[in-house]
Amino acid sequence: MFKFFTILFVGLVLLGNGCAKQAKVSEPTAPSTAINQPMAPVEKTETNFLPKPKPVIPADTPKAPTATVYTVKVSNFSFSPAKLTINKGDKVIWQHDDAVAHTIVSVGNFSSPVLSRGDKFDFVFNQAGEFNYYCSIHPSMTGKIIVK
Ligand SMILES: [Cu+2]
Repeated sequence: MFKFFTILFVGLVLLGNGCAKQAKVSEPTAPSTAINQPMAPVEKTETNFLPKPKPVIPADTPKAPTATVYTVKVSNFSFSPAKLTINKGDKVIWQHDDAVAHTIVSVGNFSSPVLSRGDKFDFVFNQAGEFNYYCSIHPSMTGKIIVK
């Protein structure tokens, strides 16, 4: 009985090494010294049968469309650019840079407080359309935002 198990064990060891060699030969990147290595115990060669870990590729997660931020300069009694075309969801920041105070008013849509140099006012346009605005202190100052 003991003999039988011994033969079985030797057979398994030989089988294991045979497969291990095959696996190594099929690997073109394996160093040539690997083939010349002395017969390794079965426990060690078993790692050769493990599937190689696949590189983790991050799934393509759909990104929300990124909103663009536009800046309109308020200086020299004018808005620059006076006419701006943007997409729905974009944000416009009016950057006040003038010696005189101004406001940004679009009747029924938005209205800034009185701004002085260094102040900012922003509005996110979530509706398509044309938005005319002006300075309530100097009504000749006008601008337009076109939202597509
Ligand atoms: Cu003004």
